[in-house]
Amino acid sequence: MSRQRYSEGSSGDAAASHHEKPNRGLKLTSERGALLVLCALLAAALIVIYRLSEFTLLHFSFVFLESHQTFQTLKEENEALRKDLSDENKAEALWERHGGKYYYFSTMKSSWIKSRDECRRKGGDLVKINSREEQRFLEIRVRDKMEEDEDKFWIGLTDSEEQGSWLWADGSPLDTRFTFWNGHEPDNWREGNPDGEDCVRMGMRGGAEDLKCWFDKVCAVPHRSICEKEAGSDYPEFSESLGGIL
Ligand SMILES: [Ca+2]
Ligand SMILES: [Ca+2]
Repeated sequence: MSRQRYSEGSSGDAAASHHEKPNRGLKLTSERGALLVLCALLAAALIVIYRLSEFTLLHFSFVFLESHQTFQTLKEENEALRKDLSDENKAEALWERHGGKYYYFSTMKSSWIKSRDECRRKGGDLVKINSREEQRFLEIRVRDKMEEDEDKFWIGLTDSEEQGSWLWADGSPLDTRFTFWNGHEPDNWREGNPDGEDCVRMGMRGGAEDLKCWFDKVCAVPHRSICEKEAGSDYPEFSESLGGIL
């Protein structure tokens, strides 16, 4: 009985063993398959992560470059602005304030009309003298700056439109209460120039008696000049009445 059972048991185990072999092979194949799928998924994940990191790196590179360029642009704009302000301050520092006006005494010499153009380019015009006090201030300043007798300064007075009819650069007539002609001036001296003298220069190196230091002179002669502008007004309106005459 027991032998039979043993025999049955043995034959049963054999049968089980016989059936297990293909199952194990199948199991191994499934595991390998799963492993391959896992590896493939892992590889795909790694590729995705790599691409994402590549994209992120590229994106940040662009952002960095863009930020850097913006910073550089702002830096350059800031430097240009600082330079403009610095140049403006330097130019403003050359103007002398007196009695609510600014005055600029040029160092370069040029004709009356070119001197006027330069004054207008600076936001003013050749000086208009309309008080004794203003003449006194200018006479002293010019005297200090003169190194030679002929080292005089153009002012904004001319009779180029009509001989003997003296007008300021803004078109207003000369107020006879405030004239400071020297000696026999204006004499419209024609020697060497048949057109006479139509522009006015001022200054006497040793100082002028009773402030009288105005001289009419040929407009083309190069001289230094005095520009004037309103304090606080960089771009005053100017008269076109004398434009293109000289
Ligand atoms: Ca004249
Ligand atoms: Ca003269």
